[in-house]
Order: sequence, then C-alpha cells, then structure tokens
Amino acid sequence: MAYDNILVETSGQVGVITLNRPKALNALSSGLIRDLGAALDAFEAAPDVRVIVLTGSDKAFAAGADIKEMAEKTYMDAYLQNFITQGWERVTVCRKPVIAAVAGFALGGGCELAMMCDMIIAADNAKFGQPEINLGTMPGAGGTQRLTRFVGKSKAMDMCLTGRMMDADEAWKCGLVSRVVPLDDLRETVMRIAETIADKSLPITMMVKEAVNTAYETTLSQGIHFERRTFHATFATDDQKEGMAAFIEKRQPSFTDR
Ligand code: CO8
Repeated sequence: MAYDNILVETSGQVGVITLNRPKALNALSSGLIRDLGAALDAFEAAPDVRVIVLTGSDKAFAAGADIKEMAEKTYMDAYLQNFITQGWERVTVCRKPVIAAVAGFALGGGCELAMMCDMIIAADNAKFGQPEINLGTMPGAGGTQRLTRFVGKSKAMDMCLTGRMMDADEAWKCGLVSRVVPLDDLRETVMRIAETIADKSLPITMMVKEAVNTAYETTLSQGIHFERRTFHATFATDDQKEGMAAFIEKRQPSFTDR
C-alpha cells in the first residue's frame, strides 16, 4: 500500500516506517497520523514482521504536531474531535516491539511519539524537547506524563516550562534514550537491535513488553504480581522448553513461537 506521508519497507523480519514530510520537518499532520496507524495495523497483521522501527530523516524525526493545521482550531473543534487522542495512541497499543530511531529534531508531538515507542535509539545529532509552551499551549499527547515518568519531575518541569531542547548526550544521561550512536551508524545499529529482538520467541517478546509497560501503569506490587503470573505462563510455552534445553545442550535455541 502506498502512503502520502510515510515510507514503508520490510527488511528481513523488521518493518520500517519512515515519516516522510521533509518540507515540514515531518510535522505530524492528521494525514500522517492516519498513515502511521494504517502502517502499524498492516505490520501488526504481517506474520513475517516481528519488530517495527519508526524513524524520520537525518534532520528531523518529527518537529511536532502540524502547527499550521492546528493554529485555527477552536476549543470546540479540539473537544468534539477529541483532538490528539484519535489515532495518536495507536503506537502504544502495538503488541509487537516498536523501536524509535531518532535523528535530528524530536519536538513536541515528535518527542511524545518517540516516547510512545518501546525504546529510543538516538543519533548524536538528536534534539528532544517539549516546546509547546512557546506556542501558548502545552503537551497534549503524553509529554507531561511520559516525560515525567522517564526523566523525573525536575527535568520534565525544566523541559516543559522552559521549552528548551536537550541534546542526545543529555537524553542518554537522563534515561530518555537507551543508546546514542553516530548519525551515520543509526540505521545499521537500530536494524541490528531489531533483528536481535526478532530472533527471540515472539510470544515471549510480547510478554516482556507487556510486563515492562505495566510498570508505567500500576503500583509496584501489582506490577510484580503481573510479572510473576506472566513468568509462570512462559512455562506453558514450547519456547521455554526449547530455550532451556538449548542452554543445557550448549546449542543455539530454535524458537517456534509456540
Ligand atoms: N508544524 C508545521 N510546520 C513545521 C513544524 C511544525 N511543528 N516545524 C517545522 N515546520 C516547517 C516550517 O514552518 C518550515 O516550513 P516553510 O519552509 O514552509 O516555512 C519548515 O518546516 C522548515 O522549518 P524551519 O524553517 O523552521 O527550520 P529550522 O531548521 O530553521 O528550525 C525547528 C527547525 C527549530 C524545529 C523549527 O522548525 C521549529 O521550532 N519548529 C516547531 C517546533 C515546535 O514548536 N513543535 C511543537 C509543536 S506543538 C505540538 O507538537 C503539540 C503536540 C500535541 C499533540 C499532538 C497533536 C496533534
């Protein structure tokens, strides 16, 4: 399927979605969000795609929601259309792992979109920020909530109240991103990480993802309970038997997703 605002390709076991509105620094228009949702639906349904990578250009992952599309909205437009919610949360309900490969600007909705992914790998030119306050508005796709959980209250307040950008090094130091690599190595590194994950058992991968994400939604004791029950469930899989047998027999496991 062809899209207007994104490029879609499959490489091995990895589905790659590239945000592609270069003239607007990949500003997240409603059309782009629709395309992104449709591409995620397609990759989620494709049995040969086991991990999804979401990326942008060297200059911008995404410079935020499309300001030109938003500028004239009224409160009633925003309220009645349930602006932001519609389509935006699609990434967060994706059951397959989603890796954000971020180069250049990840601002406003762009930073929020990256944070909806399961992990962020950043190029050394990446810049993150929640600059909505400079536009007389505020984050509306989870910026005040996810950023606070990821980097803590003080830095989240700093970012959201000053609207400043943080560079890749600062983002790594505060735990917003898991790795920083030279821009030229970003794609290769991310594809290597994605293939590493794709080689695991898919159902176990999905259980791990669900358990880690549960940490953001619940109390520690409920999260530990969920983890334990899910851990118990892994013993019902063929892949747990295979994984442990392979270790004992000193060979590589051959998972069957069963
Ligand atoms: N929306 C629309 N167009 C944009 C956006 C954007 N967010 N960002 C850049 N562009 C356009 C510019 O208007 C310009 O277009 P044109 O050539 O037609 O004038 C083109 O992209 C290139 O941009 P610049 O000339 O500004 O490029 P620079 O390299 O000089 O600057 C910056 C790059 C610093 C990234 C600058 O473009 C900038 O500050 N952009 C806006 C960043 C921003 O404020 N983002 C937050 C937007 S609000 C938001 O995300 C709310 C999220 C709520 C949830 C989502 C709801 C849908």
